[in-house]
Amino acid sequence: MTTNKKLLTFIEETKALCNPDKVVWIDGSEAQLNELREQAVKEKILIKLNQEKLPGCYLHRTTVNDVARVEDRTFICSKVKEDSSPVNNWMETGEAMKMMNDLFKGVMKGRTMYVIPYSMGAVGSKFSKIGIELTDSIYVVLNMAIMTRVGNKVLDALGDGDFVKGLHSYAELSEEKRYICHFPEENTIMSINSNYGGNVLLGKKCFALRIASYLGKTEGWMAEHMLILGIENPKGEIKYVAAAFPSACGKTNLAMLIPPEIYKKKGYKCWCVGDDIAWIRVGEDGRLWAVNPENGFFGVAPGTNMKSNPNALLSTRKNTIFTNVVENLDDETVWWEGLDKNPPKNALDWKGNPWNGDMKDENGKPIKGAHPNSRFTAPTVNCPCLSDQFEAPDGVPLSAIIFGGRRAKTAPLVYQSTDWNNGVFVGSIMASETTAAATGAVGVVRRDPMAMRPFVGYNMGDYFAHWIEMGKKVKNQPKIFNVNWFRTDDEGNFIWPGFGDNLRVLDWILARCEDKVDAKETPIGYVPYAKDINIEGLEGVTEATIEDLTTVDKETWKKEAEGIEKFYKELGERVPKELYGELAKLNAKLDK
Ligand code: TSX
Ligand code: MN
Repeated sequence: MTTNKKLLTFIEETKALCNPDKVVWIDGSEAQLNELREQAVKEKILIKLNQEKLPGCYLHRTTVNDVARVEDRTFICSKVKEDSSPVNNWMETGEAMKMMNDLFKGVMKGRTMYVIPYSMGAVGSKFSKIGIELTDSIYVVLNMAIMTRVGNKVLDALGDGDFVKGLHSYAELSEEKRYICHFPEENTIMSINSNYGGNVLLGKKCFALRIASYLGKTEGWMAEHMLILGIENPKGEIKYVAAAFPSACGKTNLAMLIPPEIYKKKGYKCWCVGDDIAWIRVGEDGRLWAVNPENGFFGVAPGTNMKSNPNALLSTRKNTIFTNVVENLDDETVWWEGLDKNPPKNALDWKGNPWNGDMKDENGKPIKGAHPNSRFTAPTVNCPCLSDQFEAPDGVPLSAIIFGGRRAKTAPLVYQSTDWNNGVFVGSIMASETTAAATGAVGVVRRDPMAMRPFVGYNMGDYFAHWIEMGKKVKNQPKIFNVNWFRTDDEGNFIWPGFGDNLRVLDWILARCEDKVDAKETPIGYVPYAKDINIEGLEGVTEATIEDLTTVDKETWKKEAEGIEKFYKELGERVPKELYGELAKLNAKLDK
């Protein structure tokens, strides 16, 4: 199989620690994966769905206490506390190792330990990185086989090289003993007592963001929480943008955007390279080049429909694993809130209880059938708008980097930073206001720099400094923008139509990148002249609407600047002086 000494030692040590009954190597063959699917169905881990309507599709229900990432039980471990971030949990490396080793003792007795060799990025590309996940969960194996490239081809590419060690056991699924520990300095991840995606598919958030961000800092590249989108103009030229948004801003929707009719008619097309993670490097041409290291979409199901995101929905019609959605017992298909207006009459909810669309709780509120964080795990190859550059070993060149958030009043529809460092500042002050669905507290601002708050593998101030350093290495810098699709009027209605019409904003962004359009200076950066946003074919949107959407209110921003300073202080000593400089410049412009 392999002669890689580090790998063989890792497996021997883990066998001795976890005491599995047997060890199975995942070779990546369809035959082996099929056997595992059959076994999972027999063991009631998976439910086989209607193979005519949804070929290769399965449903999984997690235990009810294990439905989301657990940020309060997720740790960045390092020798020195300051090398982690004040906004994340820290444990000392030795102490955490000891705790985890105690928890893993004998935990796989009576179970099989699967060895998953996986590649983040196309196998063999020099930008790709390899991980080995050892797990006792078939669900993890089958999800990893969608989300990453797995099997013997990865072992071949690994040779005697280095890899990220990952150890996972669902153990007893105990909430009290649930820990997701990262050891960036040891290239290691340990996860126990969960079987939910973000906690256990170690290639994704754990490796491709937390460990990789640390590797990027050390090796001079960047691991970012960004979608990558290609925009093709009528001449057939394709420009690429990468965009970071906090959760609940529709990142997957933007990644699979469908142009509005008038753009389609002119010949515009959009291509999805990635919906969640971008690994970004400086190319020989001095531009930034980005790859999506994943091989699948782990998307939120509720709200996904033929209007909001047809490409995502179509991606889930074959070879997909659904988690915690509604099971329609009449035809063995799946359903979730916001799929369509016809909930099944004879169904099981995400907990496996009898359910139909008409059920109400004691307060008269409809009882949800799917969990709000229910998911689909779908192969990228299923996506109708997947970019032909998806597997390109060098990635795609970035024209623009876009940050964004959900702000009712503060941020305009779009603005451009004045230069790279100002752009880093714009990313560092990213924030979203909570919606009613999330916590009950509406309109509370949560700072989420570069959408990386839960995902930086080291000190946030050092992470900002790394962004500034990268700027110096990039001769042909992408321009940096901020967007906000969520401004509301005085009645609380969204002003901007959003969704496909966001292409009208991306169009302006690309025009700015090519120096084809002027812009208006404001204290926070450049905003469009209203006439320069194409509103052709939009009902109810006029130049005055764009004018309104692009106003920058000084008083609102003065308060914002106070919040930013407070947040920087919270992040501690290592926030770079360049960013305090940008804050000072902003304050000066606001006072003028
Ligand atoms: O994903 C969204 N995007 C990006 C799309 C490419 N959503 C959904 C957010 C939750 C995941 C949006 N919601 C967007 C958006 O641009 N904008 C809005 C707000 C909005 C909601 C509904 C309407 C308009 C704006 N209009 C009607 O429902 C008719
Ligand atoms: Mn994400």
